[in-house]
Amino acid sequence: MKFHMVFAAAMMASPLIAETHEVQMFNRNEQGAMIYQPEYLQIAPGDSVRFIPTQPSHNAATIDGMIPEGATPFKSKINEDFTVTLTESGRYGIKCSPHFAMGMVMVIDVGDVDVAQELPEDLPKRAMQRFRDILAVDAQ
Ligand SMILES: [Cu+2]
Repeated sequence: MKFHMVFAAAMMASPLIAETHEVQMFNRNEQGAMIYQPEYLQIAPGDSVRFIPTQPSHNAATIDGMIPEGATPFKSKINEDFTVTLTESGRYGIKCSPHFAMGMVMVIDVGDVDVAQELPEDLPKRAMQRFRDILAVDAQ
């Protein structure tokens, strides 16, 4: 028992052990329609995110203007079980390409993030609303 507790503490304290965080993609679940679960992740630089097509016809792609400087944009194929490693700190806005206008988006914060940064003004209306709900930002 004691060993396990010490080991767990060492894992959390170590920046060298990268984690893989899982995100499921749904047409509908108890949270709503066209939705990532979870819709928000806070991860460490070097961690990976695995997008799982739990229900069909979704993907995961970075949104132009919503990735950190120096980060590489990515776009998975529809229905692809896709894992990406994020090394650049900052806020990533993720969209499902076919359902962006329906508000299928999520946020991944990597490392230290400027939480005051503004959302791009040209987002589809429902994507903007979903981001505001996820980030608990008041409508302007
Ligand atoms: Cu979708």
